[in-house]
Amino acid sequence: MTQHNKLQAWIKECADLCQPDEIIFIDGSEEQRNKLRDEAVMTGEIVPLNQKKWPGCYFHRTAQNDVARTEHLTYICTSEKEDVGPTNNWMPPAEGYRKASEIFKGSMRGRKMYVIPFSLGPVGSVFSKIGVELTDSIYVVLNMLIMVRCGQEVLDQLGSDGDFTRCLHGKAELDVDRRMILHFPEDNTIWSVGSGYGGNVLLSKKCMALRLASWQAQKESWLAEHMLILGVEDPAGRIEYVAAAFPSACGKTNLAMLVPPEGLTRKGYRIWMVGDDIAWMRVDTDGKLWAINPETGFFGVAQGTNSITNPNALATVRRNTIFTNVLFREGGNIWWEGLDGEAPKSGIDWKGDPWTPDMKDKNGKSVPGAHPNARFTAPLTQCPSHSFRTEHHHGVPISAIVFGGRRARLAPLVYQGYSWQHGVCIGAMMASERTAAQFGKLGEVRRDPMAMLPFCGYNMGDYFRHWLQMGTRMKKAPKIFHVNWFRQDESGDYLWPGYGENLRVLEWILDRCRGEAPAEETPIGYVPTSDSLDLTGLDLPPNLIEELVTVNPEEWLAEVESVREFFATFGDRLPHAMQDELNSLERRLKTQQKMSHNGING
Ligand code: GTP
Ligand code: SPV
Ligand code: MN
Repeated sequence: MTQHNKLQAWIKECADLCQPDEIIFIDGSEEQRNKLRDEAVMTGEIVPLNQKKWPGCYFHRTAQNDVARTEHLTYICTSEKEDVGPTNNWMPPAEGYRKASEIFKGSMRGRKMYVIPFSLGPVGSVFSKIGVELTDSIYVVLNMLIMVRCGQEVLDQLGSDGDFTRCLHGKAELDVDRRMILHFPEDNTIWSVGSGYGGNVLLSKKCMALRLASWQAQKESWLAEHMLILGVEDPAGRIEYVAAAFPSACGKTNLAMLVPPEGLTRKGYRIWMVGDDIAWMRVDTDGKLWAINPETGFFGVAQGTNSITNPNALATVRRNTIFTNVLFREGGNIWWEGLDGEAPKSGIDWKGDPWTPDMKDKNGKSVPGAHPNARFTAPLTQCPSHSFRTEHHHGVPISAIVFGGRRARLAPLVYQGYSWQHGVCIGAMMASERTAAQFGKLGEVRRDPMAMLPFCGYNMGDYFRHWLQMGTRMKKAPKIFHVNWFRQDESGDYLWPGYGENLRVLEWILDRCRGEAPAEETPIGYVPTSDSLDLTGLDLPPNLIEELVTVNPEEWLAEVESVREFFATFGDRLPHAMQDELNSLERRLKTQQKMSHNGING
C-alpha cells in the first residue's frame, strides 16, 4: 500500500505500543466502507436507521462522560512554555509522551488498528496538507471517510518520502481520568487517548486543521481559521465570498447553509456553501486573500435544526449521515430538541435510557432527549447550496471577514472596523457565551479571540502579530466586520430574527466592501444607517434596528476594561498595535460619553 519507509516505521512503533491484533489500511473504497459499517452494526457500535426513510444513515451513542471537547484535557506540548501562551494548557513533550504512553500501552489488544491516510484540501493543491490517523475506532473511520479525503490517492500523493502529520488515537477505557488530547507541533504529531467524541478524536479537524495548522501557518505565512466560507451571488450574478469566525455552536453551519428569505430571493440573491467550520487562507499573486475549506463534510449541531431555521441542513442529512447522541426512536427514527413538529411520545435518550417528553429532572427542568451537543456527520456535496468551487485547488477570493459572538447585550447587530489593524483588534476583543460544544459552565461570557481560543496552537500574542503582518502582505485586504445575531430583550427573547434573515446583514457588508452602502460612524466602528438594511418583507417592531446598532459608551468602557485585563495576560508578546487600538477606542468612547452628557448627540 505504501513505499514510505518513515510512515511504515511510525505505524510499527505505534503498533508496538498499542498492541493491536491486526492493522488495516483504509483505501477509500465503497467496498471497504460497507464492510466496516457491517462490522460496526454487528457489534452495536452503530445502529442503522430505517433505511427506507434514512438511506445510508446510522446512529451512534458516545459514553455519557464523553459528549463534547474537553478543553481542560487538551495540551500543546512544546519545549518552551511561553510558545503556547496563557490561553493553552502546556506540558513538556517528554512528559506528554510518557503519560499518554502509559495509557496507550497495550490498549488495542483484542482490537484492530485502522490506518487512515487523509488530505486536508484537494489532493495536490498548494493549500493542502496530508495526515495519517491511526485509530482503534470504526466510528472514527466512518466519520473520517465523510469529513476528509481519505485513502489510496492520498498515499500515492505522499509518495515515498512526503511530509505528513502523525495522528494517533486510541479509545483506551474511555475514562475521563485517563483522557489526554496532546499536540506536539515541533514533531508534527497529535496523540489523543481515552475519548470517542468528535473534536477529540477526528484528529483532522480541530487538532490538525486548526491547532497544528495555525502553528504551521504562522511559520509559512498563511492563516488557519475557525471560519465558515460562503459565496453570495447578487442580482447581477456576481459571486463574492465571505469568511466568518463564530465560536463553537454560535451559528457557522447555519450561516454557511443560509437560504435567502423570500424578498431577497425575488431580488435575485443566491447563496453558495463552501465550508462551515474551517478556512485555510493564503495571499495569492493578485494580492488578495484566497480560501479553501480543507474538509469534505459537516460535523454539525443537531439541536435547533429544523425546516424553518435550516432547511438545507435537513436536506443534507437525509442520507449517508451518522447521527451522534440524538434521541433514538422505535422503528429506526431519530429526533432532537427543536426539530419540526411535536416531540415524539417516547424514545431512548442520548444516555440510552427510556424517555418521554414530560420527564423532569430533580430541579423541575425538562430532560432533553438528545444531548445539546448531539451532531450529524454528512458529506458537503449533499447540501443543496453546495458550491462547485470546493474542488478548485485555488479556493475562492475573500471580500469580507466577519467576526461574531453570542452576546445577549452590548455587541450590535453589525459593525465595520476602520482598518485592517482595527479589524484585527475587533477580532482579538471577541467574547461569547459558553455553549454545549465544550465542557464547562453554560452561558458564562468568555474572551474568545477570532473564535480561536480553544484552537490556536501557539501564543495568541504572536497570533495577533501574525494577523497584523498578513494585512501588510495584501494589496486588497478583505474588510473586517463584527456581527451579533444573539441580542436579547429583558425577557431573554432574541431581538433579531436571525437565520435566513442574516442575509440582509451580509448584503450591507458586501455593499460596504464596494463602497456602496451608507453607514454611521460610532466609537466602535461603522454601523448601518437606519434605512441602509433592506428589510423588505420583514415585520419588525419600530426602531428595532436603531436599538440593535446603538452603542452604549458606559457598557463599552466596561468592556474595554475587561479586554485590557485580558490583553495584559499576554505581557510583552502582545503587539503594541493592539494596545494602541484599544486606547483609541477608549478615547473615542469617552468623547462620545462627554458629548452625550453635554446633550449633544454623538
Ligand atoms: P460548531 O459546529 O460547534 O463550530 O458550531 P457552529 O458555529 O457551526 O453553530 P451552528 O450553526 O451549528 O449553530 C449553533 C446553534 O445556534 C444552533 O442551535 C442554531 O439553531 C443556533 N443559531 C444559529 N444561527 C442563529 C441565528 O441567526 N439566530 C439564533 N437565534 N440562533 C442561531
Ligand atoms: C466545535 O466545537 O467547534 C465543533 C465540534 O465544530 S468539534 O469537532 O467537536 O470540535
Ligand atoms: Mn467548530
